[in-house]
Amino acid sequence: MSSATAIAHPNIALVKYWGKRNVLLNLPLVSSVSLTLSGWATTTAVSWGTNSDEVFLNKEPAPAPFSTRVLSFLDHIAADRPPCHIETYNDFPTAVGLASSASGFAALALAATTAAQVECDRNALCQLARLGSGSACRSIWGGFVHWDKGRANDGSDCLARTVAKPDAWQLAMVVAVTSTSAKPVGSGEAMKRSQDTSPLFSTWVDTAEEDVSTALEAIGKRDLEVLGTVMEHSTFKMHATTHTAKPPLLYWQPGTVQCLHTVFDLRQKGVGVWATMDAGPQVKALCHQKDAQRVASELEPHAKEVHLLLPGHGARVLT
Ligand code: 2P0
Repeated sequence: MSSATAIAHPNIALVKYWGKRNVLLNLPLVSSVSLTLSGWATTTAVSWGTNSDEVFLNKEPAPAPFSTRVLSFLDHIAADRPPCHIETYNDFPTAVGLASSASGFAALALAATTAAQVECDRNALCQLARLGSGSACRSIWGGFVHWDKGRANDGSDCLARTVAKPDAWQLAMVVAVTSTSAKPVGSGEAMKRSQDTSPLFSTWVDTAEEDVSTALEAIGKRDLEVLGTVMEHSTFKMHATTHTAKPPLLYWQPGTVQCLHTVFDLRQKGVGVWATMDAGPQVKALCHQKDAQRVASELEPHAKEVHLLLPGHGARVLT
């Protein structure tokens, strides 16, 4: 038996991944840009070659859908793999739109390949993590990350990479948690429904690459206004495809809308802050670190919890 433990942080998309060109390989229809966050983490320990397959999530035996997903992911590393013992722990809420699957599959990919003693460079790790959850390929990398959709049918050119390191720009992400209930519809299903039924979906795809270019240029120039503006535009376009799906999907709760108005009001008062949301009711506000405390205080009355997170590093082996 051989064991390894790895840690990875969640990432929040600034320009969203939404829609797949290949469901089995999690190949996206659009490129995306994200920020990996320190402060929250998934830590995953894998023992390769035990007596039977076992999966623990947050110190409890994992429910079947989760353990099945984790164990079939390991089959990508070796189809004839031995039984494995996996313990994965999130120090932040799981499956509520806070990117636990991104940090989860990034940590699992690194811990499992290390335990299995499989040679894997960062690009191979990125490709592997993506098979578990599309956005996990971005959590392999730290700081500001560009995930290129690629063109190849086998996904060989569908890679992510860091475009600015975590300490390159003193930005913060203030996360307002408005609900910790598990999301009613998972992001994979929501993406599919939007792609299959929303009349806005083709516009979403047609305009995504320009948003990515705008965001990458803004990161290069450290221009928060341009980055924040395109980030908000991307999130509202993505959510518009869920609102116009059949049947519609509305992830927002009353607290979500209150937090959005708080961000808009702060901006009216001259604070450089912009909002984004994922497949859940939480609002994430992007601002300079110097403004983060004020943004957090203003969001607090409308949220159950507010967390102030900073740019973080990519996935790494602990032991
Ligand atoms: C993103 N999301 O770019 C987008 C925006 C949610 C909203 O990536 O089906 O868990 O496993 O590839 O990566 C969440 O979707 O989906 C996600 P799968 P994933 O962050």
